[in-house]
Amino acid sequence: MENKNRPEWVPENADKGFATNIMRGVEGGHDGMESSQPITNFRAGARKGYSLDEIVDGILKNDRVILARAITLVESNAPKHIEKAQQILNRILPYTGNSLRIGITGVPGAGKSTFIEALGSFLCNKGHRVAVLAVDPSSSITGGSILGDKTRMEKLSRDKRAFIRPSPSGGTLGGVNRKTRETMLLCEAAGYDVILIETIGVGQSEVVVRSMVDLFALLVLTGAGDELQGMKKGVMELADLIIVNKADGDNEQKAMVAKDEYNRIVHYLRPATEGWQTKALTCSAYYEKGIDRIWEEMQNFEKNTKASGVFQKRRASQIKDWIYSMIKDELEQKFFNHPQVKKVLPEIEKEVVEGRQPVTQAVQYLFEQYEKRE
Ligand SMILES: Nc1nc2c(ncn2[C@@H]2O[C@H](COP(=O)(O)OP(=O)(O)O)[C@@H](O)[C@H]2O)c(=O)[nH]1
Ligand SMILES: [Mg+2]
Repeated sequence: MENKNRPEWVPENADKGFATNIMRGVEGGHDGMESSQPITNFRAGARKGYSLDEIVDGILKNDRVILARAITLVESNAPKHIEKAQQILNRILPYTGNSLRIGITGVPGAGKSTFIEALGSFLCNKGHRVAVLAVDPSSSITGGSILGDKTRMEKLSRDKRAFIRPSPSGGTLGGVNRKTRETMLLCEAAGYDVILIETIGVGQSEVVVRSMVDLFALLVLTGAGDELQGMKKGVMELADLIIVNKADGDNEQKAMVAKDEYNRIVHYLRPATEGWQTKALTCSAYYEKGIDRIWEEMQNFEKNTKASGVFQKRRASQIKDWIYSMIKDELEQKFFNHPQVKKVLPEIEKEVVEGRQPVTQAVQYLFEQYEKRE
C-alpha cells in the first residue's frame, strides 16, 4: 500500500495539485459555498453557507465564527476549498501585515503554552488583540495537535480579545507552512495585532516558523548542565530573545545564572537579526513574573528593526522565499505523484542500490519519465 520510495515525510494524500486551482480571480459576489459538497474539516451539524462577501465582511468585523470558518477553508486540502480560500485571501490582502508576528520555540515542557497564556493575557489587558497559532509537524502523525492546547491557555481562551487556533493536522511541513501563513493573514485582517506562533524546537519546524515571523523567541530551562553546549547552536542562532523560564522558587537563582551565561555566549553566535543583539531574560510563565520586561524587549526589537528597515526587508524576503519554497514543494509533490515515476521508481532505486546504474543517470531517466505526459 505504501510507496517506499516516497520520502517518509510526504504523505500519500499530501496537498496535491492546488496550484492548478488557485488564483483564478474573484468571480462575482456569490461564491456558492452552500453547494452540496461537504466541507470535510467542519464539525458535524448543519452549517449555514456564507457568500464570499459575507465571509470577507465577517473577517474584517472580527466575527469569530466566520474567521474560524475561513481558517478551516485555508486548512483544507480539497481543491474546491483551496480555491475558495484564495478568493478570500485575495480580498483581505490589503488589510494584512499590521501585526507583530512572534514565534516561540523550545523543547516540550519548556513552558511555551504557559508562557503564551501569560504573555497573551498581559497583552490583552493592555488593549492588544492576540491570535495564537501553532506549527506542529508531529500532529500529522498523532492526528491531533499537542501544541496550542487550550487546557494550558484556559484564561486566554476565554478572553474575547484573544483567538486561539490549534495547529492544522495532516499534510507535509510545506502544507503546514502555507496553512499557518494564510491563517496569520486572516487573523491580521480580523484585527489581531499580535500573532504568537508556538512550535517545538525539533527538526525543521522552528526554521519554518522563523521564516514567517518578525521576532523569534527561544524558551529554555535551567538544570541540565550540558544544556548550554548540548543546546543546538542552530536554534540559538535563530533566536532574537532567549527566555529562561521557570525562574521561580528554588529555581530562580539558577535561572539568573543561566541567563547571564546565555548573555555571555550569544556574543559568539551569529545574530539572528541584523543589527540586533540577541538577549537573554528570565521569567516565570506560571507566576506571570518578568512578562512585562519581555514585552518591553519585544517592543524594543520592533522599534529598532523598523527604524533600521530590517523589519520591512525581512518581511519582503520572507514572502519571496515563500513563493520559491511553495514552488519546490509543489514540484516535489507532482514528481512523486507522477504515475510513470511512481511505476519505475522502485526498480530504478534497486538498480542504483545494487550498483547497476549510476545515480545521475537514474535521476535523469526519472525526469524523462516525469516529463512524459501523464
Ligand atoms: N514552576 C513553573 N512551572 C512552569 C512554568 N511554566 C510552565 N510550567 C509548567 O511546566 C509544564 C509544561 O508547560 P507547558 O506550557 O505545557 O510547556 P510546553 O510543552 O513548552 O508548551 C506544565 O506543568 C506547566 O505548569 C513556570 O514558569 N514555572
Ligand atoms: Mg505546549
